[in-house]
Amino acid sequence: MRFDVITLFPELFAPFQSIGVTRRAFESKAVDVRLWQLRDFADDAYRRVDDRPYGGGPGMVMLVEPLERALQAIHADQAAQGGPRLPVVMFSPAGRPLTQARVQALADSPGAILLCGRYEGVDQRFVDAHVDEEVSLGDYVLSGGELPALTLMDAVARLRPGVLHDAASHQQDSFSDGLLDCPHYSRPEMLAAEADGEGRGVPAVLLSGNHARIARWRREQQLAITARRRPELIEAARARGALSKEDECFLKTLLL
Ligand code: 4FV
Repeated sequence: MRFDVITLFPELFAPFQSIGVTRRAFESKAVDVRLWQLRDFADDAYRRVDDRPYGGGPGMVMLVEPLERALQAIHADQAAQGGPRLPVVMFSPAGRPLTQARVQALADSPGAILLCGRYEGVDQRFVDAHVDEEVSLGDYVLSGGELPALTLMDAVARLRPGVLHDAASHQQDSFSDGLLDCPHYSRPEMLAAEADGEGRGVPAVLLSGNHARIARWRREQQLAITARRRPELIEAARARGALSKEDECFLKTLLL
């Protein structure tokens, strides 16, 4: 799959492609990233990509023409590579909240063109004519779309085949089944006692070697944490039939 990123700060992406889990995705081209410097598509001596808003008001607005020239160049490059024309995704607080389901759908797709806005935003005529989807990371205002683009690419890259050492690890992720994740423990089995004298151990079931009991305990932990912190996710799981009779019996035992 391929991401074409339109940005004024391509340097923000380099470190991301050289560290951690996602590094493997980029080096193996499981995710092929092309960075496009928007200023290269300005046509004046000042390489202007923004200007004052009509109607007055603070800040600047990104201009249509440099963006359209960038999009034409990207479409031409995609066609030259024999690839499909990819949808344009723009990041803004007005977008649809990003979810794991949307990330999974993108990971199973040929890719997207990621438009990283800056300033007050993008001229609406470009959005109306060329943006296929607006995505929001959350109800707050960032200084640019680069961090949302990095976030999306990270979430997608780790779902690509061969990127995570153990594919099972993302199947057990939060939201992979629409529930929050269970707690995790590792060495030492018993932590030194704190001031109040209690040593901090590990839930015995996890040391039992009984994989069925361990799986059940983890599922119940997921249900309990999700019911306490994100009850709407329980409703959503129930609505799509993802809760077993056992799950429902356990949920009834929770004094919420
Ligand atoms: C944002 C968000 C966000 C708004 C104007 C960039 C900024 C500037 N994007 N989720 N929240 N974008 O605040 O996605 O262009």
